[in-house]
Amino acid sequence: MLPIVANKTIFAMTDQDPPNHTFPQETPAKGDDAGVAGYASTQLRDELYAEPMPERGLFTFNEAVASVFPDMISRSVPGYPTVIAMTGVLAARHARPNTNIYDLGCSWGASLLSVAKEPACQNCQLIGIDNSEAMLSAARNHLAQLPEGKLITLQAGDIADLQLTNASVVIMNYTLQFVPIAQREAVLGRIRKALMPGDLMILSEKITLQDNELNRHLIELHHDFKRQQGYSDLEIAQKRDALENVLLPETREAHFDRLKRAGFSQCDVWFQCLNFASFIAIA
Ligand code: GEK
Repeated sequence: MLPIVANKTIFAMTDQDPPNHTFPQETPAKGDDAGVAGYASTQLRDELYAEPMPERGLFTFNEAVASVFPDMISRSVPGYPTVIAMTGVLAARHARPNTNIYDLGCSWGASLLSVAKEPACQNCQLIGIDNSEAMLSAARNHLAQLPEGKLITLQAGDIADLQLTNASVVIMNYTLQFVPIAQREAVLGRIRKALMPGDLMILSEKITLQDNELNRHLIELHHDFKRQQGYSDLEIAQKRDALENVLLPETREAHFDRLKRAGFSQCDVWFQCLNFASFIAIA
């Protein structure tokens, strides 16, 4: 017998039985009319991997991805709405007036919209940086429709060669994972140099676990999560192939060690849902 789930029609779209567990509804982000992470519920549905693909193509942040991005990330990253909503709360405790709050790999600007709602952050410059023109263009359209959008400045730039200055908070939600591993320490080192002691970095990443069996277990649970969000097995498999060697997850221990080497004095995980973790690091 099927379990009772909030939206039974979801399973009509998948090609295998639903998992025998039901993931909880994610908490909506702040704002009366906010849907998941503040995105309107009318966003385009991600069906980019729904049809069989003759050739395996590498995943890139092109126009097609940018156009469905809110739906894609909300249905792919367990805990995403909570991380986005809490990003503003965490930032507010560390924001210093007249400093910069950077969001590196800002996509549609969800993290900075969360920050912009916090009075403690409104005397700061909110700067979103991304290296995908398609993503920045989608972000500009999105932010133009929201009152907090005018508090946010968007810039084109590659995380690998950024000059950051006068920061009190740096956010990097689900983006370091796309930077080649050999470059990650230098990126974190530059972020640390832009911060003063006591300032904050929020780093969210897909992670792997040291224990192979547990790691496999969490990967399977993540796939169950995606099935429950309406992705078919074909979509899950084709997306996984496209992301291979593009999204490179590491263990939480690897992140801790690198954050320490980059000069952060303290770090820990403040949130984890399955194999997606969010770290705080104090400069
Ligand atoms: C969110 N933080 O909604 N330099 C700059 N941007 C980059 C680079 C780079 N080297 N590599 C990737 N990006 C967002 C979600 S998505 C995560 C972040 C995901 C950008 C890329 O263009 C994309 O917009 C973003 O980082 C990653 O919380 O799609 O899984």
